[in-house]
Amino acid sequence: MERVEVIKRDITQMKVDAIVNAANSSLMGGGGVDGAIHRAGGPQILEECKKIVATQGECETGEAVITTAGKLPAKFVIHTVGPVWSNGKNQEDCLLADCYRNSLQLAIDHGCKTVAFPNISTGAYRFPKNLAAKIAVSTIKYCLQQHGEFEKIFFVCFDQENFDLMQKELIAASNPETSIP
Ligand code: AR6
Repeated sequence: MERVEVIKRDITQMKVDAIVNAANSSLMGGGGVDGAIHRAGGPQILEECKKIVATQGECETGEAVITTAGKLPAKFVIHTVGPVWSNGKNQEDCLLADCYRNSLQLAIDHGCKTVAFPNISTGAYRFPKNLAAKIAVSTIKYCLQQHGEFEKIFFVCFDQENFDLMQKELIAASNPETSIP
């Protein structure tokens, strides 16, 4: 897990190959990190999202699509749609893991070696932050074991609670004695 880092920052400032956006199925922008990315990146990102929707339809929960990053310092924006938390019995955990997996697959397909993730679904979509942190870290850990090409994966937290939870999970995942297999 030495290729993973948890930081507290605005993800729009990340100079990485790809930042991930916690979008909604319409890909037409919204609040939270989605709003911040479209505001900072300018209209080009929305134009590309519109073209994607016109050709392949809306983005399903757990899926991801990629655009360029407009005025952002990153090269690409990977838009993924996290699950809305209802009661935890609607495959929310699997769908959240799909977001991380499918985003990384798109990153690989586009030659990205550095990727920054926000805490998908933990804002407007109300996914419990501690469970989301466990899923994010375990999914990324598994993906990194499969893919040697990544140089660095950042978890970019906006709030202190997510930052603390992600740090805790990362430390646990890095320690073979406490790590969940
Ligand atoms: N940089 C990094 N993280 C951020 C930023 C930022 N600039 N701004 C917010 N966060 P949310 P969701 C964190 O609500 O729960 C949108 O309207 C935030 O603190 O952005 O997946 C979409 O259009 C939280 O921890 O995404 C969808 O409709 C995390 O990003 C819906 O919200 C995710 O919060 C998606 O909901």
